[in-house]
This record gives sequence, structure tokens and C-alpha cells, in this order.
Amino acid sequence: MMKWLFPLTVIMMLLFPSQALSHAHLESSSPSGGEDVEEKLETIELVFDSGIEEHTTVTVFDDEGEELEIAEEIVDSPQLTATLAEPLASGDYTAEWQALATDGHTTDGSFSFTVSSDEAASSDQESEEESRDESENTSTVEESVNEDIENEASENEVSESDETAGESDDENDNWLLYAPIAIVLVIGGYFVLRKKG
Ligand SMILES: [Cu+2]
Repeated sequence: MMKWLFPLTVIMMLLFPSQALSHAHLESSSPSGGEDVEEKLETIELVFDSGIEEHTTVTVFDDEGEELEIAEEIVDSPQLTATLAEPLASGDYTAEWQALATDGHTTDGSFSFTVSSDEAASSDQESEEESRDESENTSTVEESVNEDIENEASENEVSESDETAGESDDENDNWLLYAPIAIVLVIGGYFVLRKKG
């Protein structure tokens, strides 16, 4: 009996490679390990390299080891999506996952990421809005604030024109592709016309 076990295992592995190697390991995640997230973050997505069951779970800790409340975990094999009760504040976090693979084996692992968001950016926007409100009230501050706003506006214009420049670059690339064909057609047409003439 035992002497059949090894060849049988090899045959099974060749026939059903995914089943034979179906412990679930983390294939990718969002945020990924080491990622610095600069946007509002309240969902963590984990994609595993094999099918996972409902018991697959992820826990998020802040840099003081405090566990963050997760409002919802959805297993859509091979993906697990965890939605936090509140968006993460700026800081360092560790996500610890435990996966139950469809073959019944559990695996676990963790990855760390940083949030440097959002909180800072949004409070900047708020203070800008506040200073604009103030400028309506106090005339002495008004001019300098208006200058600031104009500067910001021109910066925005520059960045917008940069974007449009980037878009038109693509169009230029297309044009460059067609240019040799157009030149060949024009030169060819010239010679054809000259022969006829
Ligand atoms: Cu397994």
C-alpha cells in the first residue's frame, strides 16, 4: 500500500495541481506591504493564490498594537475585503490575516503599511476655506489672501495645462505614427502624377 502512496501523490499533483497546492497564501493586497497610502483608507483587500472559505479573516492593528474595529468582512473567494468602521488616521498599521483554504488548511501572515493622508490634506483645505471666509470680513487681509488665491489659481492652471500637454503628447505620438505613411503617400502620389504628366 505504502509503495503506491508516492506515485499516487505525484499523479494527483499532476492531475490536480491547484488542489494539491491549495494552501492559501497572500497573492496581493491593497494596500500592499510597505505601501504609503495618501488617500482616505477604509477598505483592505486581500487576494489569495487559492480558494478561501468564509472563516478567512484579517485584523488591523495600529503602531501601538491597538486593534481597529472592522465593520464588515466579505469573502468572495479568492478575495477578502474588510471594511473598517472608520477611515484610518495617519499612522503605521499592520494587517494580520488568517486564511482557511478550500482544502481545509489554515495559513497566516501579515503585512504593514502607512497612512499619511487625508487628515492633513483635508484640514489644509478647511483652513484655506476659513481664510477665504475671513477675507470677506477683514479688508486688510483681503488683498494678500486674494494674491494667495490667484497664485493658487495660476498654479492650478499650470498643472492643468501640464495635464493637457500630457494628453496632447499621446496625440502627437499617434500623429508621428501616421506621418511616415502620409509622407510615403504624398511622395508616391507625386511620382504617379509626374509619370502621367
Ligand atoms: Cu493545503
